[in-house]
Amino acid sequence: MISQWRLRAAFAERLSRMYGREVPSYTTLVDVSREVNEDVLRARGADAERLGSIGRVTAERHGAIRVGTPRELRQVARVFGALGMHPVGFYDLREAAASAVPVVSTAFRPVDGEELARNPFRVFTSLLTPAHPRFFDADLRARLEAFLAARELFPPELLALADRAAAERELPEEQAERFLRLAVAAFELSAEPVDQAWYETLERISAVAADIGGVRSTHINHLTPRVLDIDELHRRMTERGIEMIDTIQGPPAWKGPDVLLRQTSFRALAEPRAMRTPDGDVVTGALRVRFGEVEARGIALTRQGRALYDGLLDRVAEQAAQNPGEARGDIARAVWERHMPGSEQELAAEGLAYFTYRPGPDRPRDGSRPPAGLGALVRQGWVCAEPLVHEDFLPRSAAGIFQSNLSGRGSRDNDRQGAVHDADWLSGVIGRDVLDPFVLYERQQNRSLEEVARALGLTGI
Ligand code: OOG
Ligand code: NI
Repeated sequence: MISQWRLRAAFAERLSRMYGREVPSYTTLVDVSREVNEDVLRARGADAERLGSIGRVTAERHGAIRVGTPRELRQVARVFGALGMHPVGFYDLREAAASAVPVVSTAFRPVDGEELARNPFRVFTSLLTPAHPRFFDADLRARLEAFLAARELFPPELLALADRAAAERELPEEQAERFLRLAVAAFELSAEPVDQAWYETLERISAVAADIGGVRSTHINHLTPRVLDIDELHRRMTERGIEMIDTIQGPPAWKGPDVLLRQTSFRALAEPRAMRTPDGDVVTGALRVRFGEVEARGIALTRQGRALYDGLLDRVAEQAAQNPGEARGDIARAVWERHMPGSEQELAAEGLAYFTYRPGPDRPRDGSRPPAGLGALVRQGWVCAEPLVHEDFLPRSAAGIFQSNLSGRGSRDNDRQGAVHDADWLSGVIGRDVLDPFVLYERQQNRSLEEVARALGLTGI
């Protein structure tokens, strides 16, 4: 029998091999990430593994896919459900920053600590929202919906195997092999010719809409390795002649603890694709849809920590607008040094980040009583705090990633109006609860506190 987490690890690995064949610069990105990680491990020792073992980090990937209809999204949920991945978080990219796109998204990922430690594979999944009249007029919307209704992204055999794996949390070896083959194939770039006129009709309105609804299959549009020093990675990729976007999204490089998520990418490459012209001829065209991205993960922030983070981003944007000559990275670093706590202890004490706690290995054993309050327990060595890694995404970075990789031809990708969609709405669409990441982190933190209290003989912490 192949257990669910082994299926997930095998799927991530095979997807990575497939994507490496399809997008060679991805392989370079993975190689350079591995080199950087090895160097960081050598230089920092055990400290390098504070936010995940090197085994986890080396295998760690996130992918991204985009689908067209609620029905397709429900099928995606079944495929990922087989791998122990559940929808977490709601991202409304129609509203994020200045670069809105007509999708709403969630991420499928494992939710409990042990599963994440085994293999944290996650997939950022976006659903096209064609209901907005200013994106699509009634006629085009009807054509788009008919096109989407007629395609099949996932063969019935794959879905049946997925349901079995989800129910039994494992699959017999032969079925596991079949499931993995079909699942990887479902996310490969299809060789079927693209209907050029249809693709271009959608592309005039939105490059994302064309990528989703202009073809008869879905595809993984990037696969992202995790790196322990993203600034170094950016330098080394640039040295190798791969043109990265010039920014690293998210928090700045600074001397304090890494929080949340820092990401950077290289632009989508023009890939040859078979196109069917209006005359019925098949020609070789090119589409720019798939790109490379890399990320560094930091400590998960609480709601309060996140509010501080968002406030600092606004402050950086304001100061950058006032001082156009100054490098944004320098402005950001200065803002952070003033306002962001510079140590894990302070983040914990101010309730800004999530930790799990365990009894301190060197706690007093002379019969003395532990002090009251978490702060004192940590300071006096009764309890140790281990940071929880941010397992999710960031809406502004996600919107930036989308935008930096659009061809720029869509005229309506900046339209911000639309119907109200939220996590409840998306839960209804998927038919399963879209989980709140803050609740998941908090639950993990609270569970560890209960265990510590029990171990130290306290009634509560
Ligand atoms: C997804 C963009 C979001 C991230 O890392 O923030 C994302 C997409 O381009 O479909 O993957
Ligand atoms: Ni990504």
